Amino acid sequence: MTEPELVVHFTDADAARQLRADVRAGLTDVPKWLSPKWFYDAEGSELFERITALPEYYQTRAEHRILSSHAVEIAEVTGASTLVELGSGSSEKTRLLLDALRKTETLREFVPLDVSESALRAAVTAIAVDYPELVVRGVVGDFTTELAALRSGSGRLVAFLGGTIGNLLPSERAEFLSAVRAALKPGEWLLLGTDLVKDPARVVRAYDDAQGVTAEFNRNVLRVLNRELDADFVPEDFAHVALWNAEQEWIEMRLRATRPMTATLRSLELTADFAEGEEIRTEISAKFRHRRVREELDAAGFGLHRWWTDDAGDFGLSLAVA
Ligand code: AVJ
Repeated sequence: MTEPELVVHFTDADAARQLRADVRAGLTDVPKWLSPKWFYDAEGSELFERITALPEYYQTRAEHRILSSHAVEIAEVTGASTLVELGSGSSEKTRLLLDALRKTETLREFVPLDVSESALRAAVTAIAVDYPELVVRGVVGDFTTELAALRSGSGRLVAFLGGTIGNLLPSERAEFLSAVRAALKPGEWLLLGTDLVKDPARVVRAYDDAQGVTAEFNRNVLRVLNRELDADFVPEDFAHVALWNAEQEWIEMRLRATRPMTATLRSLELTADFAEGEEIRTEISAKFRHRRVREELDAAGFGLHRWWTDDAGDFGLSLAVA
């Protein structure tokens, strides 16, 4: 086994600087917002793992089923020598791809990119043990800004799974897809997971589960602010809100102040006043239609080569060529 390498493009100091700028921008804006990126400290990542197992949260299972059915085809079509995974987190789905690519004997290198150094360290170590023939090179970075770090290559397959692209606003999505395209050579591949438009009631339930795990995940961002920015939010005084935006076809998560309050963020020397009922938007998660995915890929310079959904039509997986 080759020792896994870890390149850090995004240090704790970078993260701290970004968090400060982001939170200041979001909490002084009208209406207030926070970036979903800050959900994922150790506690938040753990809560998200629990979400993926909830009966209401269909997408992780749906995407897993699609990948199980088509990983071999993906491996055969792409014949990739490098698998790059953006926002890799836990690498369960990755293994389906790695196993398939291993069978075609084309794969040499695995490059997972994630903002969380701890999650990435655990993932690269585990993968390096189980796939000793692979060169494993982890990149600690933000998938929206660190694509240049993908170091020039060839025969690459970039996987961006889980529907995380839905967290970006349409303009950010266009910019992101263009940046991925720019990092690739013609003939290289993108594998993109997108949650699909469906009965809004089901989407709302997936983001407002009966056990309240998603509510805790949502409130966790305030705990992150309390710890990292010496703030004094009382998370229990914010209600979890999941709302379907029919016009934009996205679900929004918000935190609603249940009483008038003032939060102090000492390390930003900032106070944030809340009227009773005032909300902070904490996430959008866009739901797609086949046509929209094709058009957005097209606009970024990709051609949609294959499109799969699970049997229920809940989730879409696109294989696109640069
Ligand atoms: C990890 C971004 C795909 O948008 O569904 C889960 C995060 N938010 N429940 C999503 C999330 C609320 C999730 N992604």
